Amino acid sequence: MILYGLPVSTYTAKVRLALCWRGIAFEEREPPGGYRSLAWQDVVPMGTIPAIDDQGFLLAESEAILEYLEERFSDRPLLPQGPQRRAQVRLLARMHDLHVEPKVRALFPLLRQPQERDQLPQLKAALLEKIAGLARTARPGPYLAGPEPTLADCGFAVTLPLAERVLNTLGSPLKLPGVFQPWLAALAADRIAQRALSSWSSATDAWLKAVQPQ
Ligand SMILES: N[C@@H](CCC(=O)N[C@@H](CS)C(=O)NCC(=O)O)C(=O)O
Repeated sequence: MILYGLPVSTYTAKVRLALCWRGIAFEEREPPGGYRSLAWQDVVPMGTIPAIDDQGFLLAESEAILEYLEERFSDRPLLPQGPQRRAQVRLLARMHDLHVEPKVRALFPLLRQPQERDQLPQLKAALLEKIAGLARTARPGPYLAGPEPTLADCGFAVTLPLAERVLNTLGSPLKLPGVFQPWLAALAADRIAQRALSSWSSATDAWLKAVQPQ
């Protein structure tokens, strides 16, 4: 199994975490030519990372990858049993991709362009609204959908710490709702998660340092 991605990429970290939680051996490579290159678009038409190569089968889009891994390695599930519990996990995973992560990404331009920082209160409020929606939907126990990690945790384990770091850098710290505290503690104590996210964590710190205007 090859994982194509970059250390600083949120969605690469999401898939890396799923691979590590499942105990799947993989090799990590940067996309040939860079992820915005024409060479990479020949491989992944949308030009995004991550993608995986499983013995010649190439697949992009993190959620499609996670669902593929679920079927391919069915002995190590990250979806619970029962249609309703599985649907709840998928709902949370889509809340990550469609609602919460885009509001974190919307903060990125403010890092580089101080003149845009008057938009911070509005952008932060929009993010907080989505996080409040997540808090009302998730049932941390301590993972977002119960006692074990699921597909729902893979994106949020990257994006919520990223939101905290970005807002810290912007001088407006994020206070996550209390319902997430047991989840954050479980992740901090989860050695697989910590190992899986360590390259993302240091690349993100370096990126946040580098994008600060001089
Ligand atoms: N929906 C995609 C999103 C992936 C994504 O946005 N990846 C970023 C890096 S974290 C990227 O490739 N951005 C470049 C672009 O969109 O052109 C997925 O889940 O894989």
